[in-house]
Amino acid sequence: MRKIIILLFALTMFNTTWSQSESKADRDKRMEWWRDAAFGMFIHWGVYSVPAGQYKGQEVKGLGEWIMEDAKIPISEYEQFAKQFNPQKFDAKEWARIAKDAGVKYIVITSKHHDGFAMWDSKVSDYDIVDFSPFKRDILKELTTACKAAGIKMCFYHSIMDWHQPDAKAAKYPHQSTENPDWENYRENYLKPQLKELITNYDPEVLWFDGEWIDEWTEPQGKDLYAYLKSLKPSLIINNRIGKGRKGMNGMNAYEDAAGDFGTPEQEILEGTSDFDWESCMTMNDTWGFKTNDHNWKSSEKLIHNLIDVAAKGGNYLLNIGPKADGTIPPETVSRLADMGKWLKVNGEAIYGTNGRKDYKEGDNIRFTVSKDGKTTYAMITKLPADRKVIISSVLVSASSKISLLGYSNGPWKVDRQNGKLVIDMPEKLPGEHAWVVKIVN
Ligand code: H79
Repeated sequence: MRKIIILLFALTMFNTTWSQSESKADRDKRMEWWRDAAFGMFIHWGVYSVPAGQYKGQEVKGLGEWIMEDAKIPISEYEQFAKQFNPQKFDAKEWARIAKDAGVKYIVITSKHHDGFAMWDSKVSDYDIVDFSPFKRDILKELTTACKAAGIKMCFYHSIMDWHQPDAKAAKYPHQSTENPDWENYRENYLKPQLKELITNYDPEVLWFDGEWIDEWTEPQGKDLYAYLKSLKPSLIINNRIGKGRKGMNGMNAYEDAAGDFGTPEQEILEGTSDFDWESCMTMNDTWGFKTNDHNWKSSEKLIHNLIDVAAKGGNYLLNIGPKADGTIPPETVSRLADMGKWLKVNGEAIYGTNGRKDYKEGDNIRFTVSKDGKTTYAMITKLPADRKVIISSVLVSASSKISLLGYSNGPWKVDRQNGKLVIDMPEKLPGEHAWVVKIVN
């Protein structure tokens, strides 16, 4: 009885301290670089890039990184793909250069996806890139070093669900049969120690959890893990999939006081702004992990417009790439990233370090962001009307407002201020493609 009372007391303490453990000012400070970053690169890379969507000569429907489950591949057979994972052309510096040129400020790479294979030299398990594959190089270490040198923040995706570790077997995915799974043992003696290795040896800035929806994982376990990780590195930022709070693919929290620092819409963008931090993760084609036959690429224009839409609504855009098993990044991916970087070079000041705006749009083709001091509004125009006349009526302008077009310094450039409304004749020769930014300084 006494034990139960003490336990109840401890739980109450924990619940009340959860949301109060950090002041708003401290939280704002911790989240600042991430909010300012606005644009990140997701990387799904692992053993699944070897089969690349095909098993026994058949195309497997669904996401590339889900092939082990979708094709019901036995563990011993999947391990043979791990034995073939030998990305001889992997060049961490080249990847960092591609990321830098794309204008991303952080990278989130799969340290371990649902298949359980660790992309670093883990001492907790031999099922990793150094001990199990012929490659024998620590991918996370090389990429961390290269990204640090390029000024890009390094972050890790990590799957709670694990289809390989025998104790982690989940009731929902029964085809990988193990005799006596012991979730508690997996959690305490595998999951936590591996995460500790990641923090101690690679010092990531964000931990991005996933695979939390299985019934074995609970909200108290999520809060316990959150507290544990923050005790190892107080400045860590952790997504809401560490607990059970996320609302399906919409990704925002379904209840108050859910564990985690930001919401995670997947393959979608919120309808408007949110008081809770969020990041929209999205693929460039229809898969996260590389699939040979997925050629359904979004256009550069679409990707840029998505970035603009997300920024106007105050979120971050985490755009995925799925490198190939040989260590190269598909050319279709590289060219799209280069286009985004080219656009950001001219227009980045409207994206980085800005806030979204409650009235995030005017019509279908104008989106707004606002500088932190509130004095500058950026009107991002994603499509010009046929007469090239852009009208902006939802931004306060006066005779002294300074109005410019980013990347454009020579005339003719005609701006009328009519009753606080801006009427802009956009120039014939525009600075760049896909979207143009009118900067309004008050
Ligand atoms: O890593 C990529 C995918 O492999 C992974 N998340 C991205 C970032 C992913 N796993 N599953 N899915 C995507 C789709 C699965 C959705 C479901 Fe559910 C899981 C449907 C039911 C359980 C998520 C949680 C949606 C509802 C509850």
